[in-house]
Amino acid sequence: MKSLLGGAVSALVFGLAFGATAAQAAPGDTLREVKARGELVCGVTQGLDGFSLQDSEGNYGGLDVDYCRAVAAAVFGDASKVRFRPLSSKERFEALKSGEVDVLARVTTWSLSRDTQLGVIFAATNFYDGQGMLVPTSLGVTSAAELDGARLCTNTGTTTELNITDYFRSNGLSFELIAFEKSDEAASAYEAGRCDVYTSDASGLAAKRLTFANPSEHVLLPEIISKEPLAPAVRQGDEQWLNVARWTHFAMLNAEELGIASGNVDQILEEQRALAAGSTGNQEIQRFLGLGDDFGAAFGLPKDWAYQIVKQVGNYGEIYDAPRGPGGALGLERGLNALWTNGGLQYGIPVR
Ligand SMILES: N[C@@H](CCC(=O)N[C@@H](CS)C(=O)NCC(=O)O)C(=O)O
Repeated sequence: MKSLLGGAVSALVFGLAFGATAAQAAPGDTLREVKARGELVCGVTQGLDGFSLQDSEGNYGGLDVDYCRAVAAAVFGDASKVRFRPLSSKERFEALKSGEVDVLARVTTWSLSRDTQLGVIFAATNFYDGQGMLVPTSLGVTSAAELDGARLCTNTGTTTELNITDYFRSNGLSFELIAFEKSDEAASAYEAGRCDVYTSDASGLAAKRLTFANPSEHVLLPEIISKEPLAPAVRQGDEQWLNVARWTHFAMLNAEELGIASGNVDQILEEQRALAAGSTGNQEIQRFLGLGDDFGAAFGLPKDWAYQIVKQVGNYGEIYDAPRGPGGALGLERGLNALWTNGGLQYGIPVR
């Protein structure tokens, strides 16, 4: 009895001292593996304009894609060292958990159950969204209150199906839910008239609507029924990698706040380098660009990690408004995704 207890105590002490069980990745494992492999593997959608879409030549574009490139720029100093792995909503978390992808950047909503029950953890919200409902104009409906008995097309394994169920139940409306694994199938079924409503993140509806034969024959209802903070996620148990994922987003926000963009970063760097030699100049910008203390080494990155992100990929505003970003491809206003200084929610945590 005594020795059994002793064993338990020493196991507890061992566990506390090393801070992890055998099943968890040791801090630093992911970054080491990514560096050894020579490329980042990023889980993205199977095709959603504004976020992750391949053109006819196979080149990827979109907000999530550019975020992945920014992580590669921070790690390798080379934004091209990333491979994209298309994933359905249903398979995405298992792909991250099993190590098939290093980061999941796939219009994925950050929620309590996902943060605590799946072995994954969210890094930062790269797009604040909400769930909407698209209906054919021919239905003559102007509000969700008129949707009693509606057939609803959506995707399996999403917050979308949970929210729409909540919404119809809360409002005492009956409904029939028709869920598909692929969002293309859900959108096509809706377009073919199998459903009265297509529901998803409002940004996703804007993207899908553009693929319809007659986009003007479909209208977004005024009700936004949920909060969908879309966020990149990593595996639990590797805080170093979590920081790489998190600070990549914050670096792009800080760059925009500081007026640093891909087109002017070299000029600003040279100006500040000259000023730094005389112990003057903008201290915040100098820290950000790696002209002062080294802020990269403590989480395994080169000193110029933030410079590389901005130089090779851009600041947050640039990737938002890029030709395949939510602003460029879908014409979405910044709205909640404006910087906090412009009344939005995007706020760069200080580099210091
Ligand atoms: N944000 C929601 C929904 C994400 C989602 O799966 N959206 C669909 C519909 S817009 C999508 O990604 N479509 C592209 C694809 O399936 O590849 C979630 O995390 O559950």
